[in-house]
Amino acid sequence: MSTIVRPYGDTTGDGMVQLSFTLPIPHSKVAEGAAAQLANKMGMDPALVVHAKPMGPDFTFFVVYGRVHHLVDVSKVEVVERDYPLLTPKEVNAAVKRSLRRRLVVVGACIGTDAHTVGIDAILNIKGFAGEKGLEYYREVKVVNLGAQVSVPQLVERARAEKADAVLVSQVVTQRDAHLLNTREMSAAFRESYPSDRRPLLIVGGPRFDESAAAELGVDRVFGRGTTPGEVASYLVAQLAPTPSTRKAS
Ligand code: B12
Repeated sequence: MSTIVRPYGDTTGDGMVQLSFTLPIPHSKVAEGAAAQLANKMGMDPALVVHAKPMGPDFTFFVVYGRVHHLVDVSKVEVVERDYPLLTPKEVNAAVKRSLRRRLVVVGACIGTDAHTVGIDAILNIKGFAGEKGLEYYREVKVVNLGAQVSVPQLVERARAEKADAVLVSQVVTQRDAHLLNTREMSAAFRESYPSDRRPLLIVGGPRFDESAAAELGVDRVFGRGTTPGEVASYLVAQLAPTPSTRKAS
């Protein structure tokens, strides 16, 4: 099977894609022409403006449908694959008990001004996400969920007080790269206040992170859209409580 693919709209391989964006101009024929010009410059030809909606008096939202001529080579795509086994809650509990002989402590928060707690709650709260229970359900995991708008100093202080094995931070708002700046500030603060061999595992998650950016952000792992609690619990075990059967694949 070929590893070269093109997008598909009406017939296989026709290259049709849909793009949406907002321009800072009032809605008019000229605004629609400007949207088509932008799409042309991005390589869409033909580019059809299929939707234009005024967003207040000064902005217009567009959807443009058109053909691109680019090819994608699937064999050259690089992604972060899960490199540890996926465990059941029972297996996680058994591994923690056997390896640590105490509960694994997790401190979680949304840092900065971010008040989007649904994501971190999906991972931590007992009710969980996508049919999986959150980490609070795991008997051998102690969860301290600090909620929203936690400052970095508060997070470090609580992590120390709880003797956290792992710190889980959520960042949903990406305006002005807040998620990247806050994450770098957080990882730098942990590095500063812990000796390198004592620092808790640092995990950041949110829908708009690049999962391959962990090193650049100074964290151990980045989790993106659609992460489930079981994936996080399994990662924690692979890193912090490995047993022969749960060790991270090399
Ligand atoms: C609900 C919501 C709110 C609620 C939040 C309530 C709450 N308690 O969380 C309220 C109404 C408060 C809100 C406010 C705002 N919001 Co809002 N909000 C949303 C909305 C609709 C859904 C977010 C959500 O709950 N997703 C569901 C969860 C389950 O998904 P998730 O967060 O991606 O989490 C998953 C993964 O990412 C991952 N994950 C996330 N965190 C972590 C952490 C770890 C450690 C791990 C392992 C995994 C992980 O696991 C989760 C499960 O898979 C989104 C739009 C959208 N459809 O996404 C906008 C959105 C996020 N909001 C947005 C904005 C702009 C705002 C406001 C600034 C609006 C305003 N002008 O006031 C304010 C900001 C408030 C603040 N100080 O943060 C923008 C952000 C744009 C940007 N570029 O950053 C969005 C994208 C809407 C939009 N298209 O404009 N919002």
